[in-house]
Amino acid sequence: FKQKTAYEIYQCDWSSDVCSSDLNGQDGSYLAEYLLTLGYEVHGMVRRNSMSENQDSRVIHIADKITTHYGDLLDESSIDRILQEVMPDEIYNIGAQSHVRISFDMPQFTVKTNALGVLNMLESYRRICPKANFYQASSSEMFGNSVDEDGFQRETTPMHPVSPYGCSKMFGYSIVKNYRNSYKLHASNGILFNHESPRRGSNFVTNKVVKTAVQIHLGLAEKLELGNLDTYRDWGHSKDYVRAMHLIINHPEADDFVVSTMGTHSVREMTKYVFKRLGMNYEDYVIQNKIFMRPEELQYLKGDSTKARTILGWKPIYTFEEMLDEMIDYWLNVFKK
Ligand code: G4F
Repeated sequence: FKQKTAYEIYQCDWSSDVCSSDLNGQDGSYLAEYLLTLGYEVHGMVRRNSMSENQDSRVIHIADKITTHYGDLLDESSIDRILQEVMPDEIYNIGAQSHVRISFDMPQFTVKTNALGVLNMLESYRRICPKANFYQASSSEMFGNSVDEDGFQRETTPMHPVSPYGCSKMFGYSIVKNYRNSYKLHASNGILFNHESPRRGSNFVTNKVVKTAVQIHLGLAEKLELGNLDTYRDWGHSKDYVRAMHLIINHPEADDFVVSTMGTHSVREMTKYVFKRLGMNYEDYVIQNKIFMRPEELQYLKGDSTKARTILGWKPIYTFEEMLDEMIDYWLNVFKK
């Protein structure tokens, strides 16, 4: 019996309050937990950070059950070394500079990490352990403002990204397909729509709204500054989406799958719900600040995940409201302590 070995890439996701703190992202931590429950031996790559506490803050509770390795998507020698040492059965590349607005401030870093980083991974994988299965975290941001006539985005919807982040992810997505076809690798893309949880960095809009609304409710803050309130997102729960990653990588045929709830809500609706749950009217507290606007904005996302539901048997468990309620309860607990 050979225990399956999964190798995850945790790249600094630049998504926490302090840039470059959490090397182990929201999805990485939930995926590691999930794979452990399935009996996997889990290895993860972490980037060196001047604050060692922040390198494994989201996986600290399972630190004794996983193995972390220092490395970087832009340092091919580190990827080679780790793959040679681990010889994994499954490789999940979920490392990225994942913040869309920040990708306008750091376009070159974003493209190097999210595009060249994928190529570096694929090259090491192809040379060292081509029998492994590979998962690439692709994104609904690749669609840009392209929507099918029925109001959904799906695997066949044309992609017209509107941010350096979206452009970089489109390269990653394309090069995975190219390597799959050229070298007969089992390399798949999950095209994941927005997914959130209490572990989401609090400079993404859901956790920013929930955290600040709870602070206002407890008298710890007065106002919430937001950018565009009238964009729409298809928001699911990260825990549901890491299950999809595992199903995608284990499907007999390497392929590409949209992962989404098939519903959509505006930032305004989400904000209204959170404030109402806390007994407040959002209009009394929310102000717009243009520093949170993007030079070009993706207006509307609603994913059609019929393919993943039919072929993989995947479906989300959390509703939009249950996900937000869990986040509200989390921050109430944090601030009431
Ligand atoms: O929460 P967001 O920053 O997520 P965004 O840009 O949709 O990207 C997320 O989802 C992608 C999948 O489609 C991932 F690939 C990506 O890595 C990331 O996880 O912003 C959501 C919406 C945007 O329209 C934004 O303009 O909220 C709007 N918004 C309004 N005020 C704000 C704010 N976003 C942020 N981050 N902060 C605000 O103050």
